[in-house]
Amino acid sequence: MRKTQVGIIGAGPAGLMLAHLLQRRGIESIVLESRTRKEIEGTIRAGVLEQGTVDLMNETGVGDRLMREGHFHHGIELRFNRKGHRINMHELTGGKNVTVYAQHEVIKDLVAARLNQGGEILFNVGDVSLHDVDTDSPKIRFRPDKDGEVQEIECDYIAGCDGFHGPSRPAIPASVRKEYDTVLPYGWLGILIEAPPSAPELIYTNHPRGFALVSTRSAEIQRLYIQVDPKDEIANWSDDRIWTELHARTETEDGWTLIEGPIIQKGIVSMRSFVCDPLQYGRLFLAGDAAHIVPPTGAKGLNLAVADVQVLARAFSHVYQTGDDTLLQSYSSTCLRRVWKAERFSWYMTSMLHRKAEQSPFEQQIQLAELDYVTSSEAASKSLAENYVGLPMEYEEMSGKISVNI
Ligand code: RFL
Ligand code: PHB
Repeated sequence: MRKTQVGIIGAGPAGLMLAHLLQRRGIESIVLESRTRKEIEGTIRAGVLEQGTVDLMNETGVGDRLMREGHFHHGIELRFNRKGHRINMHELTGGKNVTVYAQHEVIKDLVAARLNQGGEILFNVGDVSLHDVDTDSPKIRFRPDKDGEVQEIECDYIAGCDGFHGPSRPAIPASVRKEYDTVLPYGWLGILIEAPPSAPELIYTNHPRGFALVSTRSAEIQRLYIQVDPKDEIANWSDDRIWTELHARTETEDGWTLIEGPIIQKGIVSMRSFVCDPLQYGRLFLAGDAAHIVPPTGAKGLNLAVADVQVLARAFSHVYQTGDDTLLQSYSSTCLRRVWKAERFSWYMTSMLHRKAEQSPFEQQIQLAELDYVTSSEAASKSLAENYVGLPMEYEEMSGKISVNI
């Protein structure tokens, strides 16, 4: 039977960043991933990195390409009543940026770093299951290449970084975990297009026909979203229909227009807010989407995943260096404070910007008043800005102010 210190299930941002941080601290891990390298490096998801995520990538030696190819914006635009209102994040937060760099590029950088350092990622594994997580020697069973003989890895600890549908969260007995779950009545239809950017910064639009978001990936590729019914099917959306909606929702009274281009990818995602409490059970620790989900309007999911594993890596490091597991025991409570604030912010941005199918005129006026307030009051803009660029990490909450370096 193979052994490792930390068995990591899932090679998303949470699992790969955790493996990277542990490797830097001399802690051995094995990452198990059910998809192929090509699949994980090609899946289009998040686009916005918080300042803390960018800083961590730079401080730990995986930020070179990000600094060369990322886009560093100083603000975002909130658009409503056919007018744009800029929130200057840089000024309001004392110099922090909104960084646009695609999630699959982060994945490529972390996979390359891991493999260059001789670390192990087992791609394309099947039938992953967790055993004895409440004992001192938890185990992961899996089939290499989906259908090989079942193998077992004995671990000191298991990190469940396998996203919302993975097997880790259900390995915490239902009687122990409380799940907070809200399915939102909104979907996002997202497209990638070949065109130059239509604007220098991201545009979040509240429109009577529904929310729209103008984002970017590079000088040649743009990312655009429109709010749709979450049960709608992509087959109902011809390219023409998508462009008609995008133009109608983003146009301004001063004649701003969206630049069109060939649509190279399209799809619909549904939205939920979800938190599992606690994030740990015995020697199993959940991180990222395995533990919590936010609607994408606040651009928080990937960043929360990275924040979780920063806390977890410090806690593992402390226990291996000193034998003291205080930080590990407070992992869940440390992370949940930040998680709930990100849930609150993502819910707030989503409610402010989306139109409900049955929205009353009163609710519409309240939404517009909120947008007017947040774009005209410095206190309100500052609150939005500090949440959007990312709240600080709260390591000091990890009991007794024990100091552990990155
Ligand atoms: P992931 O990325 O889902 O990775 C989990 C990995 O685990 C693997 N896995 C398994 N492996 C082995 N055995 C099993 N049985 C397994 N089951 C699953 C999966 O194949 C996968 O590789 O979770 P992680 O690491 O926690 O990362 C979370 C982020 O991916 C997610 O929160 C973000 O994409 C959310 N998100 C955004 N986050 C941001 O911070 N900024 C954004 O701008 C942003 N925009 C978005 C988003 C998510 C979106 N979608 C598609 C939901 C925009 C969209 C449209
Ligand atoms: C993206 O570019 O994919 C993106 C940007 C901002 C969000 C969500 C997604 O809030």
